[in-house]
Amino acid sequence: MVNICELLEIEYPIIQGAMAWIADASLASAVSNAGGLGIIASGNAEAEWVRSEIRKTKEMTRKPFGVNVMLLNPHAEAIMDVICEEGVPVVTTGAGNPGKYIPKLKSLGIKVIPVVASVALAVRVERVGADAVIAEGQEGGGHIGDATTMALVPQVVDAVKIPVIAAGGIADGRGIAAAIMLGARGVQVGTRFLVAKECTISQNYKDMILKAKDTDTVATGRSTGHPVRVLKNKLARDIIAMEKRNADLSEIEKIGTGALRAAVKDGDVVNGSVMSGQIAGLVCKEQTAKEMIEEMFEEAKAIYENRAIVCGARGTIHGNG
Ligand code: TUI
Repeated sequence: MVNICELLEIEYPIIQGAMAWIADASLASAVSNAGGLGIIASGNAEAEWVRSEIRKTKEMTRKPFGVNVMLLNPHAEAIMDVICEEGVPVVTTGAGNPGKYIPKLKSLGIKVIPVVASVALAVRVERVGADAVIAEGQEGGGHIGDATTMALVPQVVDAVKIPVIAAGGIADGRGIAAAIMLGARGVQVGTRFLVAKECTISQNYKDMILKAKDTDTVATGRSTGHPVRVLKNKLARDIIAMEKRNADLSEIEKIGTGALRAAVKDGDVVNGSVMSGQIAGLVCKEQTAKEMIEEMFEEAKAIYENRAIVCGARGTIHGNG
């Protein structure tokens, strides 16, 4: 079985989630410099913006990093061309099937790691040459599928031979340890990095994550076929009300347009889209990306070393630490 750290030439088996409008050269290079895999999120951006972030990242780190291509982006093909021209070592994809791009990326030695929300897509991308898959449960922020991380990860692990990276609902060492127990070889973490010191989003967005409770997110847009998990605010409530009265899809999409940018860049956390995973309630302190990664893996290591085994009909717990 391929080891994620060897495959990606990183020190910790952690990939930073690709958060559109958020994950730029600053965050990606900080995560890579800390020994994880930093990711530039291309979201709905144009190809030349992506090229410029790739070049900035190369100036800010000598470590490997990746670019995420959101496949609903009309510029996805041009972004793939930029990735090939710039020799980016790793590509992750989201919100679709990247099958048609895989042969060219692979021929250039670029590692391809699609985000999948189902076993079916994991099997398909393995067949066409994906190096690993990120199995993302609906606890995650932004665009999501239906299955939960707990149910999805072991089913994907059983269905493919390539390594599986767990995503959705992971923000500390307990989440990492649990993912490994489910058969994952690594994790992708998004929400916690929103409050990294190197994350350049508005302070209002960060404050909302820091104050969030367990029940503060909601998935909007289930009726449009593109569910998106966000923190509850006026925008989320308006969208849900429109969905309840079966409003026109175009009407719903119109109020969502530009909303993520408004929250990220302008700090409008009332009418903006504050994308976040369900684990936001656990994210309570601003740290550097390096502090976050080191703390998470110290916690995970302590769990392995002092693991408790639940056994017997009465569920007796035997610690062996
Ligand atoms: O892609 C994400 N998360 C995202 S993308 C994004 S940008 C955006 N902004 C506004 C509206 C919509 C998107 C924000 N968050 N995560 C990876 C992910 N991929 N989650 C779920 C999927 C997925 C879903 C269906 C992947 C494939 C799929 O079906 C493809 C197929 O053909 O079976």
